[in-house]
Amino acid sequence: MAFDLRSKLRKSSDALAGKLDRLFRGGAIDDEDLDEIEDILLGSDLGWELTEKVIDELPLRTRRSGLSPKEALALILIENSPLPGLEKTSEARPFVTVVVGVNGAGKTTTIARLAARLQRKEEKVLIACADTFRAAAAEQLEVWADRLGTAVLSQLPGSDAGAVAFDAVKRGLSRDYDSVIIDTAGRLPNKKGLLDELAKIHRVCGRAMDSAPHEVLLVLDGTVGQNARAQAEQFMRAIPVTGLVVTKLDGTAKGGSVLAMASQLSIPVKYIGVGEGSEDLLDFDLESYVRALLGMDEAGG
Ligand SMILES: Nc1nc2c(ncn2[C@@H]2O[C@H](COP(=O)(O)OP(=O)(O)OP(=O)(O)O)[C@@H](O)[C@H]2O)c(=O)[nH]1
Ligand SMILES: [Mg+2]
Repeated sequence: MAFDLRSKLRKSSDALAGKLDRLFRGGAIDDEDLDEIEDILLGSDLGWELTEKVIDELPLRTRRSGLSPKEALALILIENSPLPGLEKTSEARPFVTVVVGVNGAGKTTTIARLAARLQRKEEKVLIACADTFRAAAAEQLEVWADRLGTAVLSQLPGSDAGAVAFDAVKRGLSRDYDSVIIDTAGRLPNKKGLLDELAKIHRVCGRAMDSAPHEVLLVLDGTVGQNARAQAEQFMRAIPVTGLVVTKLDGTAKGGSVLAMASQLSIPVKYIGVGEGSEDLLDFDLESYVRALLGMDEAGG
């Protein structure tokens, strides 16, 4: 992961590491410390389950292993998070990705950055705008695509989102694209009609190409933290989500929520957004993330 991850996550790291360092300086961990650790971890939005694991295991771990409390804490967090596999789940060509999430979560920005990365790997990328509610959505994608030199497919507002997805996958097949990325309209998952539309987009991708889509990314706004859990679960009932993207982690002290969400939803985090720049979408690496969050160096520390 990028060398400056710690500085990108400064808000979370300051809140978490700063307080823990002060506490751990005292040496052995007593019950009072554990109460405080609990507050600190919950404050970082790490969630009850992971926090309880830490509180249960930390004293014994540090006593038995001779690890520093922070090293032991890092290990517990890493061991209790689902393994984040970045490997492509399929060698299919085109590799079809559908990107979903609530309004403003960062879907379009994420897609632009993903497309840029794929292009750097010499992939031929088609971006499709299945946000057929807003005229501005297609324009926003077109601006990005223009800048990147990527192909983009969109329809007039009011047309059928499923039809756009179908056309995109078909075009991906017939024109030999490596990747097709489908942007969808932001939606609150309490609107059944809108969730049905996602299920339909998923279905028509499969009709256009047997194995598609190969990836469904759910984009979550990191500043919302764990409160997004219920929303995420609603999305997951409508469409089989295969990976999480957590954005805006530069703007929040709730960085712990990334770990909480991944373990509660049992879905790996694939990418994180740590800024508005084109380089600020990172592959998620669990160990680097935990270490950055705790203000530790990459190796040891
Ligand atoms: N600071 C910061 N801002 C981000 C990040 N990712 C996205 N944003 C900003 O969030 C805002 C919304 O991003 P979009 O990509 O348009 O969100 P969207 O999910 O496509 O929104 P809708 O299509 O309206 O549902 C933009 O101003 C982005 O620049 C991030 O990692 N960090
Ligand atoms: Mg968008």
